[in-house]
Amino acid sequence: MTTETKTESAVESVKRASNYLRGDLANDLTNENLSVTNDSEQLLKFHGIYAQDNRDVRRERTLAGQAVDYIFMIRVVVPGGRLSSEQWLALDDISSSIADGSIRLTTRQAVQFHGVVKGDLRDLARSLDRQFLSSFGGCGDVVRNVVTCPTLQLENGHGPLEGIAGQLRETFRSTSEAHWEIFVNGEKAVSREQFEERPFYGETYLPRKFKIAVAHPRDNCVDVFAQDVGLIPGEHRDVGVGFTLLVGGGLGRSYANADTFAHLAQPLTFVTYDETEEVIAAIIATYRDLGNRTDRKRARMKYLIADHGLAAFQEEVEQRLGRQLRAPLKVPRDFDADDHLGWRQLADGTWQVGVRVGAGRVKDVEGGATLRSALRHIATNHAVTFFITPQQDLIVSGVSEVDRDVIDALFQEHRVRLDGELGNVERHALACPALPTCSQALTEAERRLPELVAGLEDALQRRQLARRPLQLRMTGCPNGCARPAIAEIGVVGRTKSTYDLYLGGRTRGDRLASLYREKVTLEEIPDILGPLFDRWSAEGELDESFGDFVNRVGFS
Ligand code: SRM
Ligand code: SF4
Repeated sequence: MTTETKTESAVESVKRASNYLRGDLANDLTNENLSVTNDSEQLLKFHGIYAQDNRDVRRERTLAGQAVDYIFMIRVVVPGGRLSSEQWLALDDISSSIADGSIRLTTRQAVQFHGVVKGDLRDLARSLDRQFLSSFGGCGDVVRNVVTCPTLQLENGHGPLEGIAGQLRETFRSTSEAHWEIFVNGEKAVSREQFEERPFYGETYLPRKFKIAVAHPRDNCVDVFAQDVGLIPGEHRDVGVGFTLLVGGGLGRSYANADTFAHLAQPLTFVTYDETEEVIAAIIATYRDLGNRTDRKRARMKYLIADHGLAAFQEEVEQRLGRQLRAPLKVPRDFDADDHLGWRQLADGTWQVGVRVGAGRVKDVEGGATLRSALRHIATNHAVTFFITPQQDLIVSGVSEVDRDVIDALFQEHRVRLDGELGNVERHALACPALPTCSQALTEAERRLPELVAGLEDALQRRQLARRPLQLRMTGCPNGCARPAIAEIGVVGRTKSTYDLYLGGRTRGDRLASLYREKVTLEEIPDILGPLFDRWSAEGELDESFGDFVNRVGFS
């Protein structure tokens, strides 16, 4: 496999010159400016921080000759989405004292804070550090938050898989003293280990972000086919338990570059538990060495594999590994996605309850549900563990039998609706943050999700289809942060007020949706889908999902 030599992208030069992610950050964070330089913006991403501005007031401020309203987003790494009560309380404190009053759960089981001002970034980092948490590596060209099905961690009998997200995070964490020097004041931080710069990443790190997820053997809630590396637990006749390892998934596209596309990960090999890290290391090294460092729009590993073929990629991995890879197993048949909502009893007799959060935004709504307060109360008074799900929801686990009623009553008091009270579109709907914080957003997503959900639920109700689950995912641009490219209905921002409509994915997550209509308004969508809902009702097979139905009959 050869790569063309072209001029490296500007971000590569910034990384190389940064002395392992230091650059001029120390000065830039303490000067009087409300913003940071362009180079610092790039480096901050590796520290889990995005420079943003409040786009709701951008225009009026610009017209008034004022600077934009600079704010920062901080993404906290939470391997497998697991948090203790103490950690939850610390995040809750940060949300009210430093951020915009909300805790945003992400589609990769992490936590984001929005609306933070520059002068508070260090306080925030120190507060996280006191709880053994960090934003370091939340963004940037490194291995991102490792996603794991909560059930692997909650259900007894998964042995080493219960802690696999944390273990992979440790192994593939980029280790730079810079984060602690700059953000935690160089003091010996409680969560800090003794480490040196990890030669593995080198001074230019990876060409782009790198995503890993571990599915449950029967539950693909993590969307394992959307990952750079996906792991599906299984048992091999000859070598015993391990994973079918998939490579080359990724869902982002760009309207400006027709040569970008969403792609599903493909099976590469089967690895035993013991082999997993060294094989992933060889895959990452292949990507590090051969990935595109000239054009960031085509720098994800999926393009390396698509351009050169899986066989050539495999050869490169084998060369770095020093041995051949064994063939993968087939993807399991009884593989679907659980939303983890509602009450369930665990093997130790305690209970878990999965709560729908709504686009991941944990907050108190004036005159409405006060979810943040309810969760704060639970974290203060009950010894529970929290799990963020890859569907932006939250599981409270370890609830004793006697506390079940107490927690049910608490949710009722705070107007938090549990699974039985949710509509069937609402229950499965995801949306990215989009406006007003995301710099890439072309349209609204999270803020207008409730309106679209209501429109679709109404359309289903009118056809006596309200009991049928329907998976909706909405994003403000084709980067695809809520994974619309594999949804039954994907609504993707196209222009300021229009969306492209994709149909035909499924909850199993192993099929790309196809473009159905371009440039439609949100208001039009329920009516556009009406005739397809009619056909689904009349011609759909028993329990055939909408995604499977439209995929079978086509879009006529
Ligand atoms: Fe994402 C960029 C939010 C999951 C593909 N994503 C962004 C940024 C940072 C915008 C930016 O670059 O300035 C968004 C921050 C908005 C804000 O105001 O908070 C953002 N992405 C999110 C989150 C918060 C969406 C959510 O609703 O939860 C998710 C955070 C995940 C995490 O905890 O690490 C999030 N992003 C995803 C996913 C889904 C996944 O990983 O399972 C994808 C599609 C899968 C993939 O990577 O292919 C995704 N985000 C992107 C891309 C397109 C990358 C590409 O290959 O082209 C971008 C743009 C970029 O990287 O330049 C992006
Ligand atoms: Fe922003 Fe686009 Fe991701 Fe939505 S999909 S958060 S608009 S980058």
